[in-house]
Amino acid sequence: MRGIGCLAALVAVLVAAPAGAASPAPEQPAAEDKPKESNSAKDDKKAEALATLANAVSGFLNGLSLGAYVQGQYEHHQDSQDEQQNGVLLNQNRFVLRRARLKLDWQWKWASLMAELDGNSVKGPAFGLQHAEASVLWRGGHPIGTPPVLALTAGLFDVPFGYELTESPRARYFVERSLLSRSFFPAEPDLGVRVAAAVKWFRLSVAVMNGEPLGEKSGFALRAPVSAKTFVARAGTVFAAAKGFGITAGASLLNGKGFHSGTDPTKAGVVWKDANENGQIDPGEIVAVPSQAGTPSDAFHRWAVAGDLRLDIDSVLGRTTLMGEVTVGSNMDRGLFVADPTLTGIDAREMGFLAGITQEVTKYGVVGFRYDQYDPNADSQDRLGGKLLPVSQTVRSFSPLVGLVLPERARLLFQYDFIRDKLARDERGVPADLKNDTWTVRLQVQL
Ligand SMILES: [Ca+2]
Ligand SMILES: [Ca+2]
Repeated sequence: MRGIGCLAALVAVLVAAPAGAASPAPEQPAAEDKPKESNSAKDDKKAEALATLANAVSGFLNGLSLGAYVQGQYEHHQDSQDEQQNGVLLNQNRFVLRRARLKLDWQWKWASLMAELDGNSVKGPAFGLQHAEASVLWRGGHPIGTPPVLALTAGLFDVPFGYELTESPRARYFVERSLLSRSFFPAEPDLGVRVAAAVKWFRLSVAVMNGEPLGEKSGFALRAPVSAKTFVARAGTVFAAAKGFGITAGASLLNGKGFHSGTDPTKAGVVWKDANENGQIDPGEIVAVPSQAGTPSDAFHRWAVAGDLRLDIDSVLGRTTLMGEVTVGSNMDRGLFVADPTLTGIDAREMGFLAGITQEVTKYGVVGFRYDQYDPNADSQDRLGGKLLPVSQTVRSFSPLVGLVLPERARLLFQYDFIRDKLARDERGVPADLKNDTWTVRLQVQL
């Protein structure tokens, strides 16, 4: 939302301009000419009316800001194939409209309204609400445009967990969040109610949410399969230690319930198995399939804790940003290695962290590097040589980044992701690295 001029000021200027132009014009011939004087009085009234209108319009539009950005990109994936499986295209070497967003933010003294629309082509053409926040506020002397002392928000908002999740994709240089974050939260927003406090350097967000964020693979995104709600909180600091040196740190907690879908009962039937492959029904090829009772749905416990730290240092070269985040969770994966303890019988223990740096090189360039690792199941085992052995499923990503920047307006970014994992098998059957590196070229232009 940065860099968006106040619409109100613009409208005020536009509406006031003819009023200003109208008033001096009749003053020239004025003098003692009576009818002309009444004309000028009329013009004055007109000017006054226009000024009142301008004030009313600018008052009405005051606090409104509009934001928009578009991210168009080309992606290359080493594991791409010109195939389709169950209707899913496996080719990932393509041009993608990653995000086209339009945001409206209206701030008043006691309330605010924010709505953001998103269009993208990630899984085919899609258009929908990304954020919709209705807030009542107590500003406590904080000016409009800064975080209020206390805010109560209802609607669709980013889950307040960690730093990465709530960071705007418009401001972030790295093209996507780290793998752990994307696995825990396939998309950022969920439905709920939130209380946020900002007192000096202290920040607190406490939310109660449905617990099924947008982009969920379970098919229940933005719905609520269980009545129990998910509790999320982040307590943190935003601290300017010295001029040009800022610290942001926080600790987060999530506690909630996940949902395991039951199955419907099935009727008894028969199945023909053409055992001798002659295309005809022969004795013994028709098998009875007994009816099956339905299985009940089940809710399971999930939790996560995270710590995040971020340092911003301004120098003659530009801003240096150092970031780190550590997350530990249980049954949290909803995107990649989807956790379902009802199915597996044990709770999945997940952990990971990221460490990154971005360095702005003058106003017109940026370089960066991020390392992140994610272990989706600390208890995973594999059968090797007839023995069940513990194996690591950890995925490590090394992501260098370079970019050109047109200040406040545009960015051209190139990011390569070296992904080291154990998702393939070598000729001996031992887990080996899958060739699945990716690179992305993105152009972002913003209002
Ligand atoms: Ca047959
Ligand atoms: Ca790999």
